Amino acid sequence: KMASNEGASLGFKIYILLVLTLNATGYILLIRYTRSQAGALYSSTTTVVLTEVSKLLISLLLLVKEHRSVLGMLNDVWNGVFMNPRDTFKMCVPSIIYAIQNNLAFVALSNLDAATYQVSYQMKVITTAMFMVLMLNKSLSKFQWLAILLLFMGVALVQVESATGTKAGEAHYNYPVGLLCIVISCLCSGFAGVYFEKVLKGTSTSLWIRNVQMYMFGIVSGLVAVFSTDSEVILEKGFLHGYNYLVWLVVAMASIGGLYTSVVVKYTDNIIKGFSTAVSIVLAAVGSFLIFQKTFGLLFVMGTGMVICAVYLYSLPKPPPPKPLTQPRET
Ligand code: NCC
Repeated sequence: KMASNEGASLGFKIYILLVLTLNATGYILLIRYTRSQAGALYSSTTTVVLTEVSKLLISLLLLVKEHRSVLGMLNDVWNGVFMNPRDTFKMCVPSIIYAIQNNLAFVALSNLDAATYQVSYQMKVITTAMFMVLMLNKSLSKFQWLAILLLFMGVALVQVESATGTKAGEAHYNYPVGLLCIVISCLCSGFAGVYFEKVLKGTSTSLWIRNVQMYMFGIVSGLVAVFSTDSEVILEKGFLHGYNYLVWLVVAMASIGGLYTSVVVKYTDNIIKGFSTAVSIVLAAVGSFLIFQKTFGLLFVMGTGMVICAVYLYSLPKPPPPKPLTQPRET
């Protein structure tokens, strides 16, 4: 068994969380932008596949770097992936769930605006906590549950106020469809994230071998999505129809975001990841209020206060767990 978050300094943790969050915000805006442009649209299922391919290649490169030789990498992959099929097949489950989630993001962002998406998506902190308790046997204190609820409500309040007036009633929005996609995505993110964390921290297989295993299945799952939804248009116009440099940027940001997600989960955990994305939304809103010299409304101040309380409450030390029933034998 491996220790979970060995040897990472606080500075390093803050750095990876920061990159993750900044990248995720840019990613969401960029998807929204590329999906709302006029002209021939690209097939979003293909970007999901290309992302998995690029993450696989980067993981292999990192293994080359780690072993300082291509042969070392091949040896590691051969033993860790192909000679270890039972272990490898564990990654089938999260790869399928992530393929669904990554495709749904495009459907959701084709049907609603980026701000609504980002706030509703914070529900994933709640689904993640649920799966954490169910699958990792972690327990959360009452204060921590309260913190998670407060966090969600706080982000929502801040966003309600900063988003009012910025949305024109756009005709092609379909909120019910968008919100349904978000609910399913939150369940997927929570489940797959916790599953990945459990497998990663419960076995000795290294992070990059785990990623290689998952991205290999991810390519297959992604291709199933391509051919089940976009096969006609692709046969007619080609795999990369409608691609421009912004679509390639979507692929690049999705790859960076995915790889950083895996590193963040290794060194922290899924709930901390959720808190950091939520807090950044509020910081971004506060920043834009300050820069554009808007006045703070009551909802905004309340929301910000709730988020601050949430972070504080979540970080309070837990009361010690009850004593185990089995007493050490004394004879
Ligand atoms: O939703 P979220 O993450 O939990 O999605 C996790 C993303 O990371 C990829 N992944 C996961 C584990 C692993 N070992 N390798 C991976 O590549 C999955 O394929 C999945 O894409 C978040 O916490 O908010 C976060 O959100 C995503 C993204 O914004 C949303 O899913 C959009 O709907 C971020 N992804 C990107 O910025 C590209 C992620 O960094 C953080």
